[in-house]
Amino acid sequence: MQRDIQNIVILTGAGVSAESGVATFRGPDGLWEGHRVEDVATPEAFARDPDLVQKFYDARRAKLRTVEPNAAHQALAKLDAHWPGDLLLVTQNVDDLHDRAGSKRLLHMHGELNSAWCLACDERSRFDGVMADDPACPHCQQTGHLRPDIVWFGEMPYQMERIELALAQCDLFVSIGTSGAVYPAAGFVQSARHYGVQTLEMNLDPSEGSFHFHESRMGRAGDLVPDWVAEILQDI
Ligand code: BV8
Repeated sequence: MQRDIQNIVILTGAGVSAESGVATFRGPDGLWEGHRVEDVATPEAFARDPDLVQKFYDARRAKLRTVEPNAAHQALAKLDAHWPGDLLLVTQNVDDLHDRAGSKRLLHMHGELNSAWCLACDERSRFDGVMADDPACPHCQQTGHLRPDIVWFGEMPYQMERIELALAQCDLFVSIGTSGAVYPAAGFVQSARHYGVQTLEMNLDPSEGSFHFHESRMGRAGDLVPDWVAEILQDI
């Protein structure tokens, strides 16, 4: 099988960052860091209570300084560096752990904690501070118009055309550490199957889309992903 794999699309979710100490989404109480998703990750929530939403993202942004990429992030960065064919790593995660591990062919489809979006000048800028303090936009210097550069529920994810094109042109689709609960990401495996693509899942537990995959490997990303990367690189 490996010999005819040229182009790969990889989708990651919160599970790939779990071993780094970044909380996944649906805690045992169904809450997200103590909040209902609809109270902190929707445009309506931001309009209703911008301070709550800013503080929620400021806390997650500050947390990034206390965590490090794990073996799964590092293995995917190694694959990115050595894979001769096309490779696109699409992450649903807004943390910067894939970036810090060295992945380059990387796309944050749901945005990034370390990016600010100014609603006055529509510019985006790297940001690692406290947005609840109403800082000025680095581009237009206006205050009071920055929002987290995050795709909230009801908003269109980033670069969907590029993702769909990569799915249509790849030979292998790999899903790592995601529950398959949120669309359109949860629908990528069905698109891949539609294009006749080989599909592989690596996850701690069965996901809502497991039955769509040709192969599912259950376990921790920190164990499964380095083994899979070694396996696929040995054949090039
Ligand atoms: C849109 C940024 C429309 C925020 C996020 C079709 C059907 C039903 C509903 C919909 C549909 N289409 C659209 C919807 C609505 C909605 C949706 O899907 N709702 C769900 C809840 C039903 N989708 C949207 O609103 C999307 N936008 O549709 O726009 C549109 C169309 C045209 C024009 C304009 C608009 C936008 C969705 C994006 C929202 N933003 N994130 C932030 O981060 O603050 S989503 C967020 O939740 C994450 O990014 C991720 O996508 C999702 C969480 O899922 P996971 O990452 O998978 O995490 P989870 O905790 O659930 O699971 C972790 C998994 O890891 C588990 O399976 C576990 O077993 C595993 N695991 C744990 N530890 C490990 C591990 N695996 C391996 N190793 C380990 N150590």
